[in-house]
Amino acid sequence: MSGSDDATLPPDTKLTRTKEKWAREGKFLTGRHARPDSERLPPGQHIVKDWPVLDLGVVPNIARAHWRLDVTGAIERPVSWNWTEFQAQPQTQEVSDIHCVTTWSRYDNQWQGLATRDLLTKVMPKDDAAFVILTGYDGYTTNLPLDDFAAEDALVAHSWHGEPLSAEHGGPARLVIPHLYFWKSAKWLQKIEFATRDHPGFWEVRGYHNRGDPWNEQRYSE
Ligand SMILES: Nc1nc2c(c(=O)[nH]1)N[C@H]1C(S)=C(S)[C@@H](COP(=O)(O)O)O[C@H]1N2
Ligand SMILES: [Mo]
Repeated sequence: MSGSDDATLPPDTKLTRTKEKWAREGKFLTGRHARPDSERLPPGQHIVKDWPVLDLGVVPNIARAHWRLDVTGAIERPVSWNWTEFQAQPQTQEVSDIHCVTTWSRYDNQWQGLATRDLLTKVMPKDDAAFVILTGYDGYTTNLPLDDFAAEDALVAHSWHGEPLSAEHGGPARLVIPHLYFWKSAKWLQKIEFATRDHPGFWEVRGYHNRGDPWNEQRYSE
C-alpha cells in the first residue's frame, strides 16, 4: 500500500523531491495554533482566488463510460459502481474551504456529489473498521481515520460550482475532506478501501503528517 513501490505511479519528479525536502526542513511551519471555530484561515495560509492544480504530473483520462468506483475492505456490502450507478446515489451540495499544505487556501468552493455519510450508510463498515485508504487512477494513495472520512461536510464530488469536475482537478470524481490539508482529498478516485489497520499513503510515507489538521499545522511528521 505504500506509494513508493507501486508500479502504476510515475517516477518521483523534481517537485516530489522538493516537497520531501520541505517536509524534512519543516518549511512553512509558523508554530501557531488556531481553532476552526475561531479562525477561518489556518496559520501559515494565504488566500488565493484561482484554483491551483497540484498532482504527480500525470492526469489520467478516464471516460465516464469506463469509470468505476470500487468500495471494498472491512464493510458488510462492498460495491463497484459504474458512472450511472454512482450518479443514482443520494446527492449532497456543500460549500467549503480548501487548505493546501503548500500554504494556499481557497474559500467557498461549491461541491456536489455523494456525502461520505450516505456512502457509509450504504456499505456498512464492520465494527473493527477504523481507517480508510483512498486510491486514485494515477496510483496515488492517501489514508484517513474513519472518523475524518465520515465528517459532515466530506463528499465524493463529481461537480464544482455546478459544472462537472474537470480532469485536472480530479474528474470524473474526487474525494473532498475540507477539514484536512488538501492532499487527503484524492483526485480521480478509483477505490475506497476500509481497513482495520492504517496504511500511510503517497505523501504520508514521504514525510507529510499522517493526519494533516491545518488548524494545528500538522504539515509534516516529526
Ligand atoms: N489522485 C491524486 N490525488 C491527489 C493528488 C495526486 O497527485 N493524485 N495530489 C494531492 C495534493 S498534494 C493536492 S494539494 C490536491 C490538489 O488538488 P487540485 O489540483 O484540485 O488543487 O490533490 C491531492 N489529491
Ligand atoms: Mo498538496
